[in-house]
Amino acid sequence: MSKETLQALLFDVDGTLADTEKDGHRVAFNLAFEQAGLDWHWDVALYGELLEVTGGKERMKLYLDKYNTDFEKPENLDDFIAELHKSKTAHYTELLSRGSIPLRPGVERLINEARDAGLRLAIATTTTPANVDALLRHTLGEDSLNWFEVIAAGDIVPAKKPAADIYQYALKEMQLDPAAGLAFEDSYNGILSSLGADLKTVITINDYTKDHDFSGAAIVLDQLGEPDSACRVLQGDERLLNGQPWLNLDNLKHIHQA
Ligand code: XBP
Ligand code: MG
Repeated sequence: MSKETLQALLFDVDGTLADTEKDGHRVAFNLAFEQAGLDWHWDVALYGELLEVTGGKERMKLYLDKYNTDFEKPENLDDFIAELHKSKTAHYTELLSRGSIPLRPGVERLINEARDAGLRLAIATTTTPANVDALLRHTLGEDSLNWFEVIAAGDIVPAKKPAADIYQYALKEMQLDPAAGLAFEDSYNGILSSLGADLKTVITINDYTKDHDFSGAAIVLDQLGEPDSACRVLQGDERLLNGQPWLNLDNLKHIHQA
């Protein structure tokens, strides 16, 4: 039994709160490329490969180093990439403002349960802060930005996931013992980061991450689930869900203590 009671939930954003990669970030990258007059195009499969690295700017560099080596890089590559990324962020937040990407099943319910129970909430993500703002605002409402004690995002730490820095930053800001927290992730790079910060981690997979290695996860689910949309346990002890086909706060406390 853990000595600490569960005090806080720390959420990843992309792939965890919402399925943002395929129909959000990928589309926004392509719009930015087109607007810049580049013939780059990231299809669904290529984008899956590029998710090997976190961070949009880092992803564009990986693309040039590994998949588009014929492209003649400008001398000021960092500035060039930063400009493209600024445009990509504008396209992405515009997509979100149209309500095109909903939260994943169970996310809003669980956040509400946690708030009602007085749990502390935080975000630890690699994406740009403006993207988190836009997603929260257009799904949970304007007020929701204040529900999270810390929104740790993007370049706030020098090393992105899989480094543990972003979770460690959030824990430090909250003055929270990792033993009193639980992280929610969807990817291999994500779980390396959360486990690296000593946080027990619940995984919900998505199409891009379903074959990732989630060794060390407290439980792996296909989704958080809702009373009318059952979740499946893919790794871990089914009994942790207490016979309920969705993850609620009581189950989370069991998972945290297990
Ligand atoms: C998210 C990322 C981000 C997004 C794109 O990873 O890697 O780079 O894909 O956002 P995680 P930016 O879910 O592990 O935080 O373009 O703003 O980087
Ligand atoms: Mg993620």
